[in-house]
Amino acid sequence: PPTIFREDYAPFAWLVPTTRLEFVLGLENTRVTATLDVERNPDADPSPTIRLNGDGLKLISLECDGGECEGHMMDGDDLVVTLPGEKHTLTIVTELDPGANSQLMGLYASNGMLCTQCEAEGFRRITFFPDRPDVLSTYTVRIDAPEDQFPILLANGNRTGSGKSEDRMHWSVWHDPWPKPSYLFALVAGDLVARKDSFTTMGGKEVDLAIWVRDGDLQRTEHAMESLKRSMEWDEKVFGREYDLDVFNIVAVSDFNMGAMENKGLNVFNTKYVLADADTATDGDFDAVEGVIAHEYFHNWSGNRVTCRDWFQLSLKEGFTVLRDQLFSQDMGSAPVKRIEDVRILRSVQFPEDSGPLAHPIRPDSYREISNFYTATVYNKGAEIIRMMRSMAGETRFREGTDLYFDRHDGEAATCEDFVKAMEDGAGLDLAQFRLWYSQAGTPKVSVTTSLEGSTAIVDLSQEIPATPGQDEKQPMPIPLRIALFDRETGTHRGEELIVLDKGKVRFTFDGFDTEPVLSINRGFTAPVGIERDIARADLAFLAAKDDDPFARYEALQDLVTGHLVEAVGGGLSDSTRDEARRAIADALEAILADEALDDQMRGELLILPSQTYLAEQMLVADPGRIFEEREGLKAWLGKALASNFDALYERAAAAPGGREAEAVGARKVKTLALSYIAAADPDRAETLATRQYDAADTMTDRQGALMVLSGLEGLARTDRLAAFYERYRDNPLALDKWFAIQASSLHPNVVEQVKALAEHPDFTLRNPNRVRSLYMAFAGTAQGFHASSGEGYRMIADLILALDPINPQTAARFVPPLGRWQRMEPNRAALMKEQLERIAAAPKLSRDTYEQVTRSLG
Ligand code: B3K
Ligand code: ZN
Repeated sequence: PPTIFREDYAPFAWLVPTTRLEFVLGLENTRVTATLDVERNPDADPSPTIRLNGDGLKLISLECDGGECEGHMMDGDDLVVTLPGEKHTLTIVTELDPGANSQLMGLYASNGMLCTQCEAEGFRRITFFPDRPDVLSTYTVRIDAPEDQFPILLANGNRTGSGKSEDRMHWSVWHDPWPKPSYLFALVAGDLVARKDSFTTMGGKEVDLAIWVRDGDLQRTEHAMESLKRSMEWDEKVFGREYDLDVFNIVAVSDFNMGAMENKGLNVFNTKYVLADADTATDGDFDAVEGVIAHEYFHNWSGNRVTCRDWFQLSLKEGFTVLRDQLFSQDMGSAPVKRIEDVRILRSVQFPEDSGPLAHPIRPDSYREISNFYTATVYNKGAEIIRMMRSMAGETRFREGTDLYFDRHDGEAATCEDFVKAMEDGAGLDLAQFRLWYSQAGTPKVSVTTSLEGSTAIVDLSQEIPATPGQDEKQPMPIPLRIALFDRETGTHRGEELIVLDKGKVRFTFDGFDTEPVLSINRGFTAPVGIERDIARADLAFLAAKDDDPFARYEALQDLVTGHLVEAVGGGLSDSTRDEARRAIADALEAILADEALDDQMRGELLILPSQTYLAEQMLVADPGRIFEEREGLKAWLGKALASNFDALYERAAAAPGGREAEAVGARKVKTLALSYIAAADPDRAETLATRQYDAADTMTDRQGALMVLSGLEGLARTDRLAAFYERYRDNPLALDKWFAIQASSLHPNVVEQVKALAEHPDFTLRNPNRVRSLYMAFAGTAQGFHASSGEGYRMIADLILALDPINPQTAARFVPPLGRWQRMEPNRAALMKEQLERIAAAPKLSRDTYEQVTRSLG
């Protein structure tokens, strides 16, 4: 498959001002008639032909201006039509079999309904069209369908007509007044019911809101609707963005490759991010629903009103929209806890990506399959980069920058450069050097040392950006770091400052210190970098106890634990040194358990040990088995050393009142965390507590927490409660996904065998991405399963990729990155992982998706 380069961008030779689509729907046979008004693009090089992209399409007929075309030919899957004049009308008829569409791109069937997914290049699976984001068109869509099978018919925009026709058919027509690229097209037909509500915008416009689900799920949509209304209000208040259609529809679909899709006026969602009630969704699920509803809604401006010129600009809409949803969630709940969660995701998913064979800048330079670039780098690092601009400009000027951006580019297909320019002009920043963040991959490493000369505190900073594929040499980037200098005696500082490290090495000096202060750096995680600080354990403990920036406090504790675990995994620690380090960690945790100024949600964050992947990331070559041993060993040791503290915490939390209030959520969080420490130290006691918790649970959070602990233990309670969970939820797919995931990610020593057995379970299927991910993504995160030293775990993931690739290449390719980490593993595992990648690469007919990921991973 060819490689596409960013540099090769050229505007399309034709404009398509209007598009009319007529669908006659059937599960096995759908007929699409597309009528395109096309005219020459005065801003592009002229062309005698128009290229209409297709992907596996069956062409039934083609007309130009109501008659035969002057000429046309197929070029691969594309249709190339000769057009002699300035303006033409093309009429194209295609026929589809949505029931056979297992890729879930284009028009497909899910649970008896029909729906579409077009981003990035799915529209070309529906009809021949210039399927690129810089071709904006005004769409009118007519849908005809059997009424009993598809009573509800939806498309983008406003409904302008509907009626009944012969043979129990009915129809409706939808018109979207906002010109859009084809990737934002959507259609849904099915037997659906809606939760309806309305929202009055700041301009006084009344918008009808509806969330469409299958009968029986309606009572689980309240949280999604409340989240939507809060999102609409927040975007008006914080970004000045008002909604622009009379209706906003959301549809929940159970077979979906991603989280959700921001189609104009008709968002299509994975059920996982719509449906939530206490019995089936955890507190984390509730937050995820709120965040994804907001994210897709915010795309209405950052993505739809201003879209992307080409797919290399993906971070323009995704990075910015992730930042917007993060800020929203920060405002809806605890800001510091949300910040910590976001950094945790960045570090455990994006940092490994940035240091591996798949590393790419947030604005990539080339791709073979764009679906492979919907990554944590484009999304989460992209958000961090815009967040840095916000930190440097301050909130008010940042808003002036975004206002200018929306104003300048409304109705356009823009570039990342356009965004940066608007920030420079609107927010008054000089971003000349900052643009490097868009073009250079790799996580910068910042080294810091501090000293005192006379009464001057000195902070020496240097940066290094590791080489990444295709980028050996890097230039220093501006790295904004919020810092504070603490007085050891008083435990206070004299104010924060934002310093910018913009060269390889910079020295910062601060006058007026009698004693050397303790440096708190990258407070709030202002920059997405790794910090290597030369700091005494006692100073980390000091910051863990005293820092008034919650993130920095968390960070100090993480550093304390990470420092010890990295050292311990390296080997050669004497028992006494190990004990000393563990003691220091236990003291810090004890203080956190006792600190009454902390709320439980924050306390919970502070109790979570750095993840296996984050720890592996700190080592040049990792031995997952050793990391697992040391990490679990520490957990068990802490569980013993602080047994009475964890008991007390557990009891207090278990007695807390229920509900969805922050306090209740916090109590549930620390309860399960306490239980996991108890389980590491005293499995029998944990079994008793977890069994009791499971039996008394009145929320999914408690039930899942208990079952997670039980599933890692041996014994009857485990088998019984797993069976009980299955019986309770056998008809609820999302809850059943949890049943698979809990077992696949368990600490049980036989997880490999268990996952093999679960793959044979009658409820397992490769056709549903949620189910596949619940079993195998969970498994791919386990040290004792995926990284089993036998190589069995690697083989299982490779088998999965090979089996799934012909069915759903997009989802199959997502399982390659875990294997792609081979170069950073100890030699035995590295060889086993590479062997599996080579086995996949040798398969005769790989999709473009999997082929690209595997070849890049082999390097
Ligand atoms: N824009 C969609 C992503 C669709 C990706 C399809 N391969 C969801 C989102 O980021 O909001
Ligand atoms: Zn998005």
